[in-house]
Amino acid sequence: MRTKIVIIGSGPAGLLLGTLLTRAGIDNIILDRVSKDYILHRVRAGVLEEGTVGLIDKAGAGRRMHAEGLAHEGFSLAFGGQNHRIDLHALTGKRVMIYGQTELTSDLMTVREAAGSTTIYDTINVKPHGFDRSSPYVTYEKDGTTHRIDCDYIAGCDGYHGVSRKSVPQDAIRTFERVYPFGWLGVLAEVHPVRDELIYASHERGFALCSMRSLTRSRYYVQCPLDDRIEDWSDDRFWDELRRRLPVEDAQALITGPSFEKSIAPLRSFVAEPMRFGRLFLVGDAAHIVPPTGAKGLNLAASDVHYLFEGLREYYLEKSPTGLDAYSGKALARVWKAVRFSWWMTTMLHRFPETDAFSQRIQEAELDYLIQSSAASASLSENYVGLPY
Ligand code: FAS
Ligand code: PHB
Repeated sequence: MRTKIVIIGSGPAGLLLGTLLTRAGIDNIILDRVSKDYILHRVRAGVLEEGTVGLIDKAGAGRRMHAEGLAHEGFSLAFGGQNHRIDLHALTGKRVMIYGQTELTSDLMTVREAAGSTTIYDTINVKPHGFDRSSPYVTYEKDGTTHRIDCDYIAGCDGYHGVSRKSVPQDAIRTFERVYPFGWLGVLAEVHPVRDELIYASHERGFALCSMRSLTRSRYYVQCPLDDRIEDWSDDRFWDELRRRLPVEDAQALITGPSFEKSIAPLRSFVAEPMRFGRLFLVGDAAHIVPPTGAKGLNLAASDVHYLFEGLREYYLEKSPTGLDAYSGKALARVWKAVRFSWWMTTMLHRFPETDAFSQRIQEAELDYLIQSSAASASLSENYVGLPY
């Protein structure tokens, strides 16, 4: 087989890139090691920046997002028993879209299938080859046969645990990492959200987040110790703990019900530099991971896709390599600002096991300054809605 671009990974990064390439008439094949159904049941992100919404529209996959997504103009910071609203729209003129990653993934898959593009699921032992030369190719096994796809470029959209980054010679890549000493326990329940906007709560018992997927489906998180297991958390225990971390008015208003999804995610900050190795590009979680506190993970995958797609479009349609040569530098400049913001939000809102009295006072001063200073809340807001591409 031969195509222009082989995309490893059918998550948001791979699907968004593949769909944009197909619409630009640039042939591509997506490979994924799991099934389509498995991907559609992975509950993850929920907040989309306007840049991400624009890319989804450009990919022709925005109809349901605009029909069912919720446009939010602000969120609340809860601490000291009070809610403090951050008015994103007043401070930036922008909004964020609440629309689940699984819905977005499904919409992109639908558009891709309608265009007749090739996505091969349940592949085994996918391997990128020859990306340091001018004739790269990818091999994979399926149904007991080894296949080879020759291509011009490979896009490693295969997430943190993928094969792409691991295929790069160790002396050609540098990584940066911060692992946080806690995780997030998340639940999904078919109950009305406690408020019509998100609540980020900082409490002596730990962080909590009240989010949603629709007006009838809520997504809640509580910070938990890294060694906690799902079995340690009954629904009753979860709801009780969430109530304890919210202001009284929200704790009393909280509508609870049986959870139909429960998972614990570890938190880390991770960046790999550079994001290009000859004819292999790293995209999205394959290149970087952020703690979900700033709602940046999925949105960073989207901005990487924007830079890479524009570079590939320029290469094939305008015969210019300029965009591809600039990809890694441009993407990393935006990645590091989002990594900083996500680290800052996480440090400000969570309880660290070794927090001393001084650190506690600094956290309180940070939060107090945020709601007292329009400059401080404007800075938070412009990062939360997404810095320009
Ligand atoms: P993904 O990891 O989504 O997709 C990678 C794809 O590559 C997968 O389908 C995988 O099967 C495939 N793959 C991996 N190895 C392969 C191989 N060797 N061969 C073939 N295919 C391979 N972000 C937020 O903004 N907010 C959140 O609340 C949030 N919560 C999260 C919770 C969890 C548990 C996790 C893990 C992430 C969360 N994220 C969140 C971040 C998440 O949304 C990612 O940023 C987003 O999925 C990135 O998309 P991709 O880069 O496409 O990577
Ligand atoms: C979510 O709805 O899953 C969500 C929202 C905001 C975040 C993280 C996760 O910062």
